[in-house]
Amino acid sequence: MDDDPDQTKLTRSKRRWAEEAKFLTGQVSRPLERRLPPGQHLVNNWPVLDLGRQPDVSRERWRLKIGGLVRRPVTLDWAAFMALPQSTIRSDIHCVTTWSRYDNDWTGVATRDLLDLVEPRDNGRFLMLHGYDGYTTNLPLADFAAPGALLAHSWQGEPLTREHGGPVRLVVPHLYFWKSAKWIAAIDVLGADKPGFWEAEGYHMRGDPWAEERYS
Ligand SMILES: Nc1nc2c(c(=O)[nH]1)N[C@H]1C(S)=C(S)[C@@H](COP(=O)(O)O)O[C@H]1N2
Ligand SMILES: [Mo]
Repeated sequence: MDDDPDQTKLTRSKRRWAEEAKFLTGQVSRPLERRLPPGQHLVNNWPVLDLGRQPDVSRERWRLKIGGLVRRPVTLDWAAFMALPQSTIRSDIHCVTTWSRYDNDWTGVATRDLLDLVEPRDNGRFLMLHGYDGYTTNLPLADFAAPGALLAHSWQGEPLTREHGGPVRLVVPHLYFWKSAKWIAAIDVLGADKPGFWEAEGYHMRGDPWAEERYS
């Protein structure tokens, strides 16, 4: 059969077809399967970004106040926060300054579980997040509630360090990392969107890394 000229021709054309297909799928499917958003590069370290101060908030002193357009406003202390259902979620970080970091294992309270507790009103559509350092950032309630978003107290199984926002920070992995408020102190549910700290300086109101929503 190996000597059959038709068979050899068939094998050769099959191989060429396979190579063309590989080339084609490479071209066509890469954007769909792509893990690194456009304009980003991968890092293995974990850069620290802040406003020049890293508040020293102990677990004993830490409180999270959730209010605004909710049926049940709450102030959680550490014990109340840890009594909520705990989730561990792996996700990638994408910072607007162009670095991305893969495979971060966050442990904490899923934002959906937190929203079940406070019950946002129908007119509550946006959030303003407040950090102990005075930082603020805004995002739609729908993005905060997305699967994968959580208020994290641990990273790779260890307590979140002070420089990275411990005792508790937000993680919203499908938006640029500036939306993930460190040293989180308060969450306000609002009826209308308004800019937080960086958004008032020209950063995008939403910040989707796949759409490169870096600046408005
Ligand atoms: N409270 C607070 N949260 C913050 C910031 C900040 O300055 N203060 N910086 C934001 C920005 S711009 C980024 S990129 C990430 C950085 O988080 P990291 O230092 O853990 O990498 O935190 C975000 N959350
Ligand atoms: Mo950032």
